[in-house]
Amino acid sequence: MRALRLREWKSDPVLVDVPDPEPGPGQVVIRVGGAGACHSDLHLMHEFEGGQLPWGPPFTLGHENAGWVVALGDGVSALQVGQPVAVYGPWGCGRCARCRPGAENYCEDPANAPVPSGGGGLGLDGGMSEYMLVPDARLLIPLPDGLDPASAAPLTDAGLTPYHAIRRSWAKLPPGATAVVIGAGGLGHLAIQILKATTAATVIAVDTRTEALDLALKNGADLAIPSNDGTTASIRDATGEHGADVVLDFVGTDATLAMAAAAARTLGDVTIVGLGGGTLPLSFFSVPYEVSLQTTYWGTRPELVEVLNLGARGLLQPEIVQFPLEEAMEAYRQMQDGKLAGRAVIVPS
Ligand code: FEH
Ligand code: ZN
Ligand code: ZN
Repeated sequence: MRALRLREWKSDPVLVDVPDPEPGPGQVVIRVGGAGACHSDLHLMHEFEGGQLPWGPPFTLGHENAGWVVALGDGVSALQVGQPVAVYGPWGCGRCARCRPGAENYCEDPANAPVPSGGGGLGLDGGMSEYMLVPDARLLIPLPDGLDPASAAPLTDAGLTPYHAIRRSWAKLPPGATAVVIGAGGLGHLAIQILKATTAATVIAVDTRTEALDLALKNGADLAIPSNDGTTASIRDATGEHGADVVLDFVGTDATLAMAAAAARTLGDVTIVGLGGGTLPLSFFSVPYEVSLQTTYWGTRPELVEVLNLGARGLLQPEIVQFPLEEAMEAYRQMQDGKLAGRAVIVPS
């Protein structure tokens, strides 16, 4: 089969022929129906170098995947050949105190995971190929009726990551509250939909790009504000000078982190999701009183079930641009140039 493989750090991936995977005991092979192209893949291609992560190339890209079961390893009885499934992406050990309730994104025993801290498309072979080997049936969630694999794929990361970040802040988003989404791209446009579907908060989107602000309004944002020197003042203005109860930063640069802290309300949450590499000085007066500041990484398996439920009911609809496997690099180019409105999904077959 053909596979888009990252062969070494700081290189473009290449489309090559590799053997079809065979499932070992407890494993499952799926035919890939969709593999989302994530902004993190650009970091993998251009920024990381040996030793920075506990895993590395070569591996097939694609860490947000869905498809159909094609082969079951010995002992797998919970799935059937032909069944449509989504792949839960962060592959932990499956046995530690975090993994048992499904928070494999925060596995505490990564040495016993298939690969430390990674997953398919992150050190192990991912979904940018015709077939994908999933090392344990527990990592596959049957798709609910109404959801096809190409639409489900982005939900496993671009949907699950903001869902997790928003869900942990639900208590701070009662009616009357305000949530700010910084960066209305692949994750941000779904964050807006999730906020709208699961809270009664007013949603303000912030982005530098006019098209992203248009996308935000189309996806239900109440207000879309260009990112510039006046953004924080506009947010304060829109919130009766209080600031935002929850600020979700899907960019994570120095500039957006400073904006997030300045826009937050006392007792609010500032959550850093984007890998922009920025830093935020923290001191007694640098953020409003009792603002909680956190990073989040991906989401849990039970949360993925909830995200797929929202997707199947039409409450979460990723804006998708489909590309065949041969044009995957074009998808990444458009993403790099900021020309993609929504999420690129590679459909290999
Ligand atoms: C991938 C690799 C490293 C950090 C974060 C990510 C996310 O895209 C996973 O959702
Ligand atoms: Zn990702
Ligand atoms: Zn674990």
